[in-house]
Amino acid sequence: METISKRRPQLLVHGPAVSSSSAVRTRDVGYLGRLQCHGRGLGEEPPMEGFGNKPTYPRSQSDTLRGHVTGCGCVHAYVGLSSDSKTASRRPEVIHDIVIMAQPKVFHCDPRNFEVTEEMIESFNTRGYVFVRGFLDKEELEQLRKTVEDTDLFVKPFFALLDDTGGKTERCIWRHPGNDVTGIIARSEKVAGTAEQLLGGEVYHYHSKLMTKAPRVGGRHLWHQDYGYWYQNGCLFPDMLSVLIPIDPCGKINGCLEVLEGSHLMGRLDHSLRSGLQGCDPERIEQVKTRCPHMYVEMDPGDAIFFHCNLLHCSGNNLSDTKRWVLISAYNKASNDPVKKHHHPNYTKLEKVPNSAIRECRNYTDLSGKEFTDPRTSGDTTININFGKSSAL
Ligand SMILES: O=C(O)CCC(=O)C(=O)O
Ligand SMILES: [Fe+2]
Repeated sequence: METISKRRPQLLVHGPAVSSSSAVRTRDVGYLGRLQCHGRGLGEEPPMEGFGNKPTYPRSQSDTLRGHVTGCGCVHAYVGLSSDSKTASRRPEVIHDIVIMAQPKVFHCDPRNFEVTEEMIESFNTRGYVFVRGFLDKEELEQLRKTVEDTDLFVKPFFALLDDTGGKTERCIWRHPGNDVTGIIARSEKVAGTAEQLLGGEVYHYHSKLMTKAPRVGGRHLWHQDYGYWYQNGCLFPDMLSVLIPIDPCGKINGCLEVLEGSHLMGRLDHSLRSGLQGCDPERIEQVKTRCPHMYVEMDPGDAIFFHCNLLHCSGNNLSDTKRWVLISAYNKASNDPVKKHHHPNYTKLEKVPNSAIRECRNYTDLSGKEFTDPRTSGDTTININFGKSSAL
């Protein structure tokens, strides 16, 4: 079966989550020669009705191909196009890849009474993530904004990293949660308690960070697994996860998180330093994409995604006129205390707090106990910083 070639133009079709139809309008691109499906959805086979593995030959320029995505998956197909309908099927002039993007599995919740369900645990185990809409309510989100946006206390410890496109991400990282709103969120039942239920045992706070991409200049993150870093820190088991909570809307245009669903089941892949950060071999990633659906996780402020440390993920440049800030907290299972000391903490008991503490917190400015880390002095060997000049320093 043919694999997707990076050189081919792609027709990106944003497909539905589960069981609804997608269409590719051939009139927009020329005569359709043949179409062959060579990917798979995560659902039943064939992933697309009428798009099966047998080539199809629609006849006219105005044909619309219709497919039916039966699973929550991403279907790849290729199509030969020609300006002459007679030769299109045999000698197409152009081959386009068609990538039907599936949407990530979404959970909705009552933010005041959040509970982890069996289905969420199943999503974490099989998909590698749990995506919860409306995880923080308006009041909780306001609390978070008040802490990170209304003072310059988080901006001061920012350091900037330049990516391979000249884009820049500015971030600050802290070791312990502390008692301000970000710390209370990280220690809350709905964040830390959920991490415990997903990992199946006591967890501790491994670190948190505020990741920012400024309008137009915000840089990208290459495909990686977080365990690609953390493995090097003496964490023997991949019993770790992150939770990402956007402060601003995150869409494709400003570099939302992208994941390869189910990729955590492959285990840890080789990583190497690529433009200063740990990244996977791009050729391997293309191969993984033929099996693990590529999802753009478009999120609203206050949504949350918990994701496994071996889930492949990346995010693009911020091409928009608005900033993209997200809060990420990472957890390690208590039983997985790293076998060596490094820049992130070893096991430190996490004092959990009830969810109501997020709303009740009045500490927006005392960041004592957090211990911000500076990669220039922290001894972090997993990155090779190509420091840009931070506007915040
Ligand atoms: O900010 C993002 O988009 C993702 C960042 C990330 O994956 C990381 O810092 O490990
Ligand atoms: Fe990451």
